[in-house]
Amino acid sequence: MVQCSRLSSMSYTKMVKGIIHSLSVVCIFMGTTSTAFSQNPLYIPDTLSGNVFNLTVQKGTKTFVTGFNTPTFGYNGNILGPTLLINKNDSITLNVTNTIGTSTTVHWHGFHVAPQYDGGPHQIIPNNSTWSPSFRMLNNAGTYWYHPHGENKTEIQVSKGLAGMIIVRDKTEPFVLPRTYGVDDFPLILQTKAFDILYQVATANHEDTLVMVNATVDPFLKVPQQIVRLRLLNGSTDRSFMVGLSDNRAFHIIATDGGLLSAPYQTNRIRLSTGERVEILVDFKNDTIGKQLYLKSYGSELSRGIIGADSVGTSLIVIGEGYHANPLNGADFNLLRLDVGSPSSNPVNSVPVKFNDLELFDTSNVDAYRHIHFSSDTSGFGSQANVDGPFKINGKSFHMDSVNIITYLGSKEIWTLTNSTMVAHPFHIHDIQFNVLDINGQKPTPEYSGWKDVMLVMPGDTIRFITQFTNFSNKIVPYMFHCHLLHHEDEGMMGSFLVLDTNMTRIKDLTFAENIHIYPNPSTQIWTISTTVTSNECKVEVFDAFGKLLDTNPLIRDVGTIEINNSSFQPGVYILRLQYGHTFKTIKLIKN
Ligand SMILES: [Cu+2]
Repeated sequence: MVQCSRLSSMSYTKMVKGIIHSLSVVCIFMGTTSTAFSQNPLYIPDTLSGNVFNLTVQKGTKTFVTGFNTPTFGYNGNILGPTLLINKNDSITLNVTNTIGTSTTVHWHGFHVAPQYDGGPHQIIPNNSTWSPSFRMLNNAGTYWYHPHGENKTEIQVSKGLAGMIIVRDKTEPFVLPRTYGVDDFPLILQTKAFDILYQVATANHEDTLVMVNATVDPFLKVPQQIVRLRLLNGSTDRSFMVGLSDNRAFHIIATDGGLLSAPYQTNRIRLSTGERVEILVDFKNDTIGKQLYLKSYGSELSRGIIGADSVGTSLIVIGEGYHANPLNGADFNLLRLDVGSPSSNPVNSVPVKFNDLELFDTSNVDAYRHIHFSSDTSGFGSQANVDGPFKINGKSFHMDSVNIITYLGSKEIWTLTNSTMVAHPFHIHDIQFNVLDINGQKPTPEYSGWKDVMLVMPGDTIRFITQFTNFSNKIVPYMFHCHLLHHEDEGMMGSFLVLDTNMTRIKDLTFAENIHIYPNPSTQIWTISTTVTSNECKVEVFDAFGKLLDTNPLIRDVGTIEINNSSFQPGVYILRLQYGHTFKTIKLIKN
C-alpha cells in the first residue's frame, strides 16, 4: 500500500528512473508489507564464549532473493558472525584470521580497550594473516558489536555481511531479566541493503530497498508468552529506524549503547541510528498463543534530514538520485513478525522497577572543552554538498597519518557537537562511553540519559556530552571519532585522537641529555632546540608517528640553537632525530 501511494506521488520521470534502478526491489518491498510473505524463520547466530574467540573472515554466498546467489562476507560463515558472549572482567583473546582476499580490520564497537586492540583503520589485517588482540573486558554488561573499519572499506565490507553482535554479561548483575539466548533474549541486527540488478551488493547509493533482520528477509520469530528481551542493533550502512510494535503497545527500554539505564523507561518508539543499540523488554504475557504482531519501523515519523525520513534537504536542495525513488524512505514497514508461542520454563514475568543509579560524570573540574563541527565541502560541489557531501569534521577529512586531537590520560572533557549540514549524522567515538549533558540546551530524554557511544546529531543541533579518557594511552596509535553513516565515514568524515600519558610526556622527560633542551614542547609553532654542539654539525630529521620523514624547512640554525617551524604540521606526536658524528639521539616532539 505504502509504496503505491509513494510511487503515485513521484514525478513521471523520477518514477521511471526509480523503476529502472530498482524494478525488482520494489517488488521485494511489496513482499515485506504483506503477511503472506513473512515466511522465513529468523536466523539466530550461534554463540562463542570462553576466553579465546576464533573468528575467520571468509567469503560466502547467500540467497536473499530466489534465483540469485549473492556473494557475501561473513565471520565463521556465509554472513554476519557468531554472537560473542563475554563476561565482564574476563581476560580474552580474539584470533581474527582474514581470508577474504583483501585487507580488513575488526573494530569492537563500544569497547573500552587500548587503541592497538581497538580494530580501527590502523590495525590492518592483511589477507591470509591473523590478528590477535588480548585484553580485559572492562565494559558494563550490554550489547556491543563487531564490524570492519578499514580505510575506505567499511561500507562495502559491512554491506557484504560483516557484522556480529557481542553480549557482555556481568555475573554480579542482581536484576531478574531475560538472559537465555535464543529463548527469551534475542539478538536483532536490523539492516537494509542495496543490490544491483544481478543481486550483487551495491554501495554508495540510496537504493537500500531490501529489509532484513539477522540477514533474514521477511523473517518471523516465535516468542514465548512472557517478557522477552530484544537486543536491537542498527547494522545498516545509512538508514535510521523508528522502531515500534504494530499494535502500538508500550515496551520498556532497559539499556542503551553502554549498558543498563538507571531504570526501565516505558515508551512505544525508539529511534535507532546506525551503530546504536538498545535493549527492550516486550511483554507477551497477555497475548493468546498464535497471535501475530510485527516489529516495525515507523519511517514516516523520522524527522526531515534523517536518512530514512521522507525528505532530506529542502525543495531546492534535493538529496541525491535514488533517495526519493526508494519506497522505504518516509514509509512505515515491517521488520519482523512475532508469533506468540508457549512460555518457556521459569519465565521472567515482571519488569524491574529500578536498576542501579549510574555513576555519571559530574561537570566539575573539567580538563578540556572541545568542539566537533560537521560541515559540507561546498567549494567543489556547491550547495548540493549539504545533502550529498563530502562532509567534513572541523573542516578536515580523515588522514591515516595525522592526528586531529591530542588528549591526556585522565582528562575529563566536555565535547560540543554541531551540525551545519542538512543531513543528520550519527557521531561515534571509540574508547569511551559518554553521558549526554544536553541537546539544544535541554536535558536529554531517558533513552539518551545512560551510557552512549553513538549520538545522532540533527541538522542545526547542538549536543554536549561529557566523558573521561581513562586506562589507556598510546603515543602512536590513535582512536577514531566519526560519522557512523558508513558512506560518509569512508569519504573521510572521521578524525583521530591520541591519548597521551602525561607522566611520560612532561617536558623534563623529553630532555634526554644534559646538553640538549627543546622548548616549548608541546608547541604550536616552533620548537627550539638548544645544544652545546655547533648546530651546523647536527643533522636534524623529523618523522611523523608512522615513521615518515617530514620536510622541516624552514629550519633555522643559529649558534647553539635550531628552530623547527611546525606551523604546517597536524597536531600529534613527532619524532626528532639528531645526528652528530656517529651519535644519534631521538626525542619525542608534540605539536598541539
Ligand atoms: Cu555523516
